[in-house]
Amino acid sequence: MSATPVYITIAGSDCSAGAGLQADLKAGFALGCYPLTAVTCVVNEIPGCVEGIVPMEADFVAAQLRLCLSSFPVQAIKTGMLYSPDIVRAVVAELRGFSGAVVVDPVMIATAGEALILQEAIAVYEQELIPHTTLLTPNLDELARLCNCAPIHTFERMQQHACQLCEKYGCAILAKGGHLEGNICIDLLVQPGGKLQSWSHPRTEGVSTHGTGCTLSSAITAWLAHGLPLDAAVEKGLAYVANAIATSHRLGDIDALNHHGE
Ligand code: PXL
Repeated sequence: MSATPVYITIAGSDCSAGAGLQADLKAGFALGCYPLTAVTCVVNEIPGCVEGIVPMEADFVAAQLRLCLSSFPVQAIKTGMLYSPDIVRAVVAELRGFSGAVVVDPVMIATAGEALILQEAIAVYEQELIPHTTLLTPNLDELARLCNCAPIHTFERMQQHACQLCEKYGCAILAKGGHLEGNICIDLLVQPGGKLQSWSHPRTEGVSTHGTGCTLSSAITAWLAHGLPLDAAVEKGLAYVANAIATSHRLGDIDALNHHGE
């Protein structure tokens, strides 16, 4: 029997377990990998309501990463919520010398609009982390922020800006068009050299999709850890998330939970 692929997720903890490292663990185990974790912060939240964020010391994030990298045969690494400039820098320092795939989900804003990153960390992503990245997975807000442009609502502008980022950083971009105009969601993969591929599906209404970004980047990382080429890993990652949404279950009335205490 071949060995179980190992990857590391560098991410925050979501106590409601829909996003963050809890989502990463679920996707990683479901797809036959062993996901290790380097915890960056603990987020006290439920879908739609972030009550508090406690970051780890950057040196301790680096220490977790160093110990995992020196103790296990790590095939791939995924980053999620990194939060502060110091944590981004500490991660970059530990990534030097790692030769596997690095998937960066540039987590910036929670679904309800709360910041999951300190603004000063964005420049460190741009200058230090993205140049080490194999695949960057921005949603439309993150793509607009990284391109310093107006909000993006159309497929044409999403493609234009994804191509621009791919050229600027020399890494593949998976632009997630879950919130484009109309009822169709289109995800676009742009690879260095100019190869473009897209996948589309109708928008699913009425489902709490908290954590889909984390789940997708983790599922793609899992398939890369299995040894699949990038486009196949993206395609299978998207299929995994589509199935997770189609078979999702409600745990309670989140809208009511969001108004607790009012
Ligand atoms: O979905 C983005 C995200 C990533 N990481 C953590 C989160 C969230 C969203 O709330 O809590 C830890």
